[in-house]
Amino acid sequence: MEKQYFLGFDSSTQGLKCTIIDAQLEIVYERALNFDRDLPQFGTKGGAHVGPDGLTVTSPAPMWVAALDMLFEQMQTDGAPLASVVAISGSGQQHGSVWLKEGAEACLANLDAQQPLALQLTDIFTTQDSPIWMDSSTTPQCKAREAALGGAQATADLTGSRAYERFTGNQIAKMYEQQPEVYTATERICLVSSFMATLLKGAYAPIDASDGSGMNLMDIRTQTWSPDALACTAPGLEQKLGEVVASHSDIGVIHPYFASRYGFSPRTRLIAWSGDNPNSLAGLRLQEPGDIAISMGTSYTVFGFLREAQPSASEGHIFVNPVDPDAFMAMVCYKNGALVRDRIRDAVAEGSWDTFSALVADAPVGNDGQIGFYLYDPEITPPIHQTGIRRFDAHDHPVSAFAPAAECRAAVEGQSLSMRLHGENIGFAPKRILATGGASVDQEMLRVLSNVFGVPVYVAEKSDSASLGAAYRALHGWRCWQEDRFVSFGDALGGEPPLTCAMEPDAEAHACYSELITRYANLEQKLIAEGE
Ligand code: XUL
Repeated sequence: MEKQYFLGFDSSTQGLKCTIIDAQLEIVYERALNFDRDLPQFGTKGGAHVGPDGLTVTSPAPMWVAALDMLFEQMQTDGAPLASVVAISGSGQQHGSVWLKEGAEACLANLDAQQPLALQLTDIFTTQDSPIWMDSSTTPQCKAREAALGGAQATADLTGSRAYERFTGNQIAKMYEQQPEVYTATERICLVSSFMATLLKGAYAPIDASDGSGMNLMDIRTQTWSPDALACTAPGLEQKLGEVVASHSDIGVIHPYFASRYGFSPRTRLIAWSGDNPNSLAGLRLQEPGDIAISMGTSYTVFGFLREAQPSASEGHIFVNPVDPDAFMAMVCYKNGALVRDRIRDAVAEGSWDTFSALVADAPVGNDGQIGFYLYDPEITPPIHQTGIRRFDAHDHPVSAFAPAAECRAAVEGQSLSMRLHGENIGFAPKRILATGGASVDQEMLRVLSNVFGVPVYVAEKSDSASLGAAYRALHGWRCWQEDRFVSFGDALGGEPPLTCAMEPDAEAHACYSELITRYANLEQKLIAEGE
């Protein structure tokens, strides 16, 4: 039988990446380009432009078109097996929007295979400056949304999250208020994900329910636009957004342009693109309720598979699940992630990870009741704007310093307790944890995590990758399309992911943390109240 390949993209803030897998899920090809380095004509820093107010952050939409040209050319030069690709999907940075003018779709339909996309699609945008997730300029629009929808909790119950500055609905409301002529001239507002799918389809591609959950516009239970959420954004919006589809949906075939120019089969199916975080969940193959991933990079992200949604006004986001339309995913982000451990390593562990780990191991489980909060940056979860280090003894009295071992353990235990506390608040009931990112190599970190949550901790063979997740979703959507029914993600991918169990919990230690967490929560409440 002829080989069948699945292609996943990741259009992230900094660059565009692709991954091709075979039907056995082996990666056969990968390639990435970086916007700043490879497309310097757009003058971006980290793929973005920051406005004079410091709050407005955009990316040039034509850069994403040029990137697709460049990556396809590279793939062709490399001899990537494009003719045998049977399905394509992708990831986009979440929340970003692309504004297309009337007539854009006709332009997309009539592409000339002799020319790159970028030359032919210069005039399809009503604004070239696409607002992206790093923008934090829409506080007034967020306040107005929450007031119109009955408060922060009501907004979260309806749309999965309270109003967040970066969420697309608030960006759209700002555009309507500040540049009404752009809004009016726009025929279609895409997410970055659905825009990239639109290029491949040569026609407007729908927004998928999972990435659509990051807009403050969609009812996460019906997976359709909420009339109330649309009404408090801008008039006539529903038409400009198009429909929402389930994430595993087949959305048509690739445009003949790509068949002629790059040798794809004209029958190559397109599966709806989604957000990068949803696709990271797919990439780690979280496929059962209770599967939780903790990504410990610069910032820490906890995300996982939930059957029931429990949106919270104070923390995290609920998205429709990208691999199961009857389930949800939740995501909690921390600003103070790896940096906390780095700083403490440098301050009390001679800059050595081995020393840091040995110090953590030296202090007892529960740290004799000592608790620390290390807020080098303003924190998102929970929202604490006041930075600084706060240490408390076993009687909740503030102290100015801990012994080195207690300092290291307090940081690791505090981060783990916070992830359990805020994860539970948004409905996580972990059965197992998959740890990824830099800090996941630290055995003591894994031990504390396992004991705090009371579940085994696994480490992923591959780190979380949105483009790999997109390739998996291409395979999943293709199987569903072929069989004309919903096939579970696990079945489509051939069962359980290969995981290595790195740490089993200790019952006594877990009981100790279950007691400590109440004090941790109370102290945290005090810090939040002080900052208000
Ligand atoms: C998620 C978010 C970021 C972007 C990054 O809510 O804003 O993680 O998706 O690409």
